[in-house]
Parts: sequence; structure tokens; C-alpha cells
Amino acid sequence: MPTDFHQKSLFLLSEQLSARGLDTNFLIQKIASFQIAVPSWALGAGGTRFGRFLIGGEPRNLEEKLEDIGLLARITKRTDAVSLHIPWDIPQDVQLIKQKAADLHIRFDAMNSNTFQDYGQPLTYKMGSLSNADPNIRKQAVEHNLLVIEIGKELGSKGLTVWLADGSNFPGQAHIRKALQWTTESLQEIYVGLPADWKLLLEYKPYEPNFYHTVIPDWGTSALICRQLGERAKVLVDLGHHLPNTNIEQIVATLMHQNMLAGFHFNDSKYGDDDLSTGSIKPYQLFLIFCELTNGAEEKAQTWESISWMIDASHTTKDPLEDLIQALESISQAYAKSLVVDRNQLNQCQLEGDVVGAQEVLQDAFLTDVRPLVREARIQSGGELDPLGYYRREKIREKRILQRGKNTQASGL
Ligand code: RM4
Ligand code: MN
Ligand code: MN
Repeated sequence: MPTDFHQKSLFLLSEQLSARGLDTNFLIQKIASFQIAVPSWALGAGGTRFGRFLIGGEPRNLEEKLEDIGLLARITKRTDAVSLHIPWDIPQDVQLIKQKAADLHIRFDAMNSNTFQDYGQPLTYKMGSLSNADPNIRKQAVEHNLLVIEIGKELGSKGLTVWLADGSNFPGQAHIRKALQWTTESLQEIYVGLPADWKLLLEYKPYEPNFYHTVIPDWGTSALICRQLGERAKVLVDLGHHLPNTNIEQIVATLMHQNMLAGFHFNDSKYGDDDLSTGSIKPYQLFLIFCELTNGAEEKAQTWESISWMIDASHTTKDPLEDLIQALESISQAYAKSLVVDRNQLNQCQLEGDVVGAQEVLQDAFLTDVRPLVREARIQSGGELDPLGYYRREKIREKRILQRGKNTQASGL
């Protein structure tokens, strides 16, 4: 895209926005400071239960994963952090990894424990981890989480994300109430080991890998447990972890109302936990979610800074780096659109019961082409005008394949 085209479209948009009383520079600053973490497991080919098709040039180790995120950070300026999954990403040399991340200007976002797999563990999680009927298995799972905290402390992380696959496949398989109690007790032990300046992000998911019952299936169960843990435990919303047609923006509003929103895992889905690129299927829903987020922060329900942002997607068809560039762009666009909502007008419509007017206000913001703002925020931060174009022009994937090989496989699912 030519630079002068960008300048012209930015000029036209700022005229339009200032007519609505909005300050373009203020918006650009806000967009520029919004950073979204990238998970270490999203840089290789994602598998399904039917197989996995390699992409070529996948990162072979943690250093190479950091290099990929460093590239994203440099060209998009929309990410400045990595979220590690243990045991997939145990650093062999902590100092080296810290140095590498610092050189690439990358922070360590929340650490993810993994008790949905049990590779290398003496006891199996086949029948559950933190919820297991066997106290020794629960102990092993608690200790794994404590180890993850220790690794995270060394790296400078400030959060532990817990997602549990625990549940059952058949009626009668599990004692539903006891499983919840054991899970709560296990999490209480983990919470005791949480440093004072850390938070615990408790993720929920209705089904998969278990299909009859999941111990923490929804935001309500997660919130109930968090309340029993303490104020540093909050609910993590993964956009793909809802039954079809769930009103996610309402969940966001409710959690913010209770100061209980820990953070986000961005992705998109058509049916279940599809882990598709954010904004590729339901961009209007993403916009409405951001409307609740920006409004909740503006009205001081919960501070913006207290919420963690991360992409959690799986790339089975696209080049992961291209997909992440697209996702970072979509998220920034949804955020920018939520910032141009005429709040006063909307409040007025709500007071007067003007349903038509309220819809007009939201649609007006949603249909505003905010891309010039997002581009300008990126350029002013030192990023590329067109990151995807740059990635293709520079033949980054081809270079990765030459350097790393065609059949490399990154750790992950
Ligand atoms: C789960 C959940 C977790 C992620 C794993 C890989 O469905 O979304 O956040 O760590 O997948
Ligand atoms: Mn997730
Ligand atoms: Mn998921």
C-alpha cells in the first residue's frame, strides 16, 4: 500500500472523527499502547485429532519461538510478550532465554501449566489432575503448578493460567460434587504458592477433551472457585470456550462489574473451541466485546491494566505467523472501533428507550473504517505500514525453511 494513500485516508478519517468530537491523536496513542501476548504454542502447525500437516520452518526450540515473536513484535508493534506453556517450553538456560527475550523486547506474560497431558510424570492424568480421586495424583498436579510458578518467577512473569481438562466422559464416571471440591482444594494449595504480585487466571471450557462433564465448564463455576481462593484469582475468558450463541459480551460485562475479569484468550469459532483466527468469523461479536471492555474501563468497573490479553489460536491451515499478523490486526481494529462509539449518544438512547438510535450508534462505529488509525499507530511506534505485505515480500517463511528445515515440528498440541 502506498504511503500517500495511507496519509490521505488518515486525513479523511480524522476529519470525520473530529466532527464527532474525537481526537485522532488520542485514539492513536491508545491503539499504540494496546499490546497482546502471543502464546509459544501458536508458532507451529496445530494438529487436530486426525493429524497434523507441517508448515515448514517451524521453531525447533524456545529460542526460535522467541525469534518468531520478536519478528511479530518488530513489524506489527502490537505484541510485546510471550506466554509459555510448561512442560512444552521449559527453558534449559534461564539466563540465556531472559537475555534473548530482552534483546527482542519481549516480556514473559502469564505462565500456563499443563495437566491435560502427563508426559514425563510418574502418575497418569487419565482420570483427571487437580480433581482426581487419588490424593497422590492431585499432589503431583499441584506440584506441577508450583513448579510452573517457580519457572515463571525466574523469568519475570506475573501470572499463572490454569486450564483444566478434568471431567468425565460418561454418567457415573465421576463424583461431580467431590471433583469440584478436590479441584477447589488443589487450587487453594496452588494459590498459597502464588507470589503476592501475581494473579491466578482460571480458565473455563464447557467440553472437550471430556464430553459428558467438565469440572470448570463456565465462567460462573470459575468465579465461584476464584471467590474461594482470594482476590488475586480471577476468571479467564477464552472466546472459543462457550456453547453456541452464548452472549460473551454479557459475560465480560458481568465479570467486570464484579472486578473478576482476569484476562482474555482471543480466537474465533463457528461451532466449538475451533481456535480460528480472531475476527475471521464473528467480527461484530468481537466489536461488542470490546465495547463492554472499553466502557467497563472508562466507567471504572475494572481497570484496563488489570486485564491480560493473549491470542490462543491454532493454525492448521495458514502460516502461523501470517495468521497471527491478521489476528493482531483484527483485535486492534475491534478495539479502535469500540473507542469511536459515541458513548454520550448511546447513554442518551438508553435513557430514552431509543432502541433504533442505540443500534445506529453501534453500527456507526462498527462500520467506520478505522484501519488508517491502526496503521498510523503502528507506523508511529516504528512498525511496518503493511506487516503482511512485508512478511511476504521478505519471504520470511522461505528463509525460516532454509534456516530451520522443512520438517521441523514445534512443541504444542
Ligand atoms: C485449551 C485452552 C488453553 C490452552 C490449551 C492448549 O483448550 O484454551 O488455554 O492452553 O487449549
Ligand atoms: Mn485458552
Ligand atoms: Mn481452547
